[in-house]
Amino acid sequence: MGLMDGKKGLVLGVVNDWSIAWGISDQLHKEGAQLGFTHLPDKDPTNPKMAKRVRKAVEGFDPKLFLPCDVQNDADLDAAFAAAKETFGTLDFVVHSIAYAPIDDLKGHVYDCSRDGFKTSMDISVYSLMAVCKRARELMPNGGSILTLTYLGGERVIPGYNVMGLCKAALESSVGYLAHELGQQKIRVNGLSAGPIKTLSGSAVKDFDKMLEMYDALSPLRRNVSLEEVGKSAVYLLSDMSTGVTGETLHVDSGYHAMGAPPGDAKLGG
Ligand code: 0WD
Repeated sequence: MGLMDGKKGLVLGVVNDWSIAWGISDQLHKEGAQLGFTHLPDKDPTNPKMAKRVRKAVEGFDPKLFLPCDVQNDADLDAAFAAAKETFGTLDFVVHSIAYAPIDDLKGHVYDCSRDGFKTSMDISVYSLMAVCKRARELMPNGGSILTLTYLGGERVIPGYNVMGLCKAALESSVGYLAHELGQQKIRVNGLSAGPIKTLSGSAVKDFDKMLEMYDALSPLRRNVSLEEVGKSAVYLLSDMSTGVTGETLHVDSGYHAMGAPPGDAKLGG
């Protein structure tokens, strides 16, 4: 008996087997969930590198659905949820594990962020959750659970996280509003705030290795979290183990978020 037996869901945001969405899918699959996947469309359809890469990454999860979906494109989103309806009938959960900021805007100062870069970052990293909820609710007549991924840089200043911190603040705010709006339909909306994990997107963040060192040195557990740990906590939020939880941001970060000053054994400036 798995925690997700009989449950059907859509996962947005697998790129490879380092992706947080992959770690979540791995645990969902082990718990018996039926999964569908969307991936970022290839720029050149005659050379479908991304489709091949993602398909290889998820083939072990017995995907019931696999299709491209650029979350900046309403027609793509409509097509993905129409395909989910055709394949699954109804959905029990959706995993939204997507974020993007143009590299120059991400690496530069917040005050230097371009207007277009800001719009793109907010569109892909925040608006997409709203757009997903709009479509998912129509496929969740019996309720469901929607999960997005966030980071502490939305609550506190994390040097290097820059414009993505602004996006995560807006994303976490939207989790509350969406939870409020969808609660009467028994649809829960939560965020999982993961500690740093080396992924393709993670490596775009300036000083990412320093962030990993900080968690080893300063968090209550004095270590970083694993993809497996993030995946297992996601299963909690997506399963009936958490039916009373919505509008929540769950930190899976070795307790780092709770600290207000470095512990006595921390080696600073070394
Ligand atoms: O340390 C980390 N890696 C953390 C990540 C700590 C805490 C939170 N997160 C969050 C990220 O901000 C993001 O919301 O987790 C989520 C997933 O991130 P990830 O697993 O670290 O990154 P990755 O494996 O790269 O997946 C994110 C994917 C994109 O990756 P690339 O590398 O191609 O930018 O989001 C997808 C894309 O596949 N994506 C899109 N999907 C559809 N339409 C779009 C788009 N327009 N843009 C990006």
